[in-house]
Amino acid sequence: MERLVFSVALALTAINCCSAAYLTNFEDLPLSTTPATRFAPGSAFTSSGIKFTVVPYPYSYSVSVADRDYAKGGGKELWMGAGVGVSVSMPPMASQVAFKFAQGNPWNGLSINGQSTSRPLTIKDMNGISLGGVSVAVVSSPSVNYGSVTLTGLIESLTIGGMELSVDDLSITAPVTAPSIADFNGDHMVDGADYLRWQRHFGASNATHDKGDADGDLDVDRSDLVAWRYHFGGSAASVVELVRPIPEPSAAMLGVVAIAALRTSTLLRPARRQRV
Ligand SMILES: [Ca+2]
Ligand SMILES: [Ca+2]
Ligand SMILES: [Ca+2]
Ligand SMILES: [Ca+2]
Repeated sequence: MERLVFSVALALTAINCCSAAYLTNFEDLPLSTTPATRFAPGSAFTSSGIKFTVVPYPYSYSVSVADRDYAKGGGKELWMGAGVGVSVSMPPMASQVAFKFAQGNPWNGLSINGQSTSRPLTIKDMNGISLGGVSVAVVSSPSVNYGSVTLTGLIESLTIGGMELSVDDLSITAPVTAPSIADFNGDHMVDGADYLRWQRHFGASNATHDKGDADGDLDVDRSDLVAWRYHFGGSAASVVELVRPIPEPSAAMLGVVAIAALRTSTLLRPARRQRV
């Protein structure tokens, strides 16, 4: 019992401690000077602690790091030239995402929490819409195609896709959380056993941390799974998560977890993400 109380207290302390902005200006990435130095579809890369995975939008071209400054963030920026997207691995309980953009083509889209824009749009046309329960605000010049996007709400998954689309200065506002929020059985590891606890109690109300309530809101739902994923494997499942709604518990997922748990060192990892 003492261990349980300690575990819950640790989780709540981690959640309430402080919030932070995860920020990247992409200056830490190498310039894509040749086709081989672009990020190929399906590959992942990390910039200032934020992980991106290249996904089709709708085509499977590569993502480049360009030094054009179209988005006016300064220096390097991401360049999605010919119809491609990036999914952004979200930390738990993220409440806001902002980024600068420039667009040379009206073929852009967002997917938030599994809901996508219904057709390709200009970024400016997304101003005022709601996607996946998240509001989209766009500030841009009426005469030029660049500006900034702010997404406000609980953001559990995000894909940004486009054609001739530049992105720079991407920030995520989220509380600092310790891996312990996803250690539901209190054994100081975040692994498949914790996933099983979440699965067993999925849908529960009046739930405690040991039942799978990572975020302390007394239920066991998809938000708690986001926390487990983030602390389990550096959001390794982000591609699936961001192009489709977060899957319900399933035998297939269980198999993935079991295999990953066997192959992966599951010691608690300290957060390595840059905070400003
Ligand atoms: Ca930059
Ligand atoms: Ca555990
Ligand atoms: Ca919860
Ligand atoms: Ca909840």
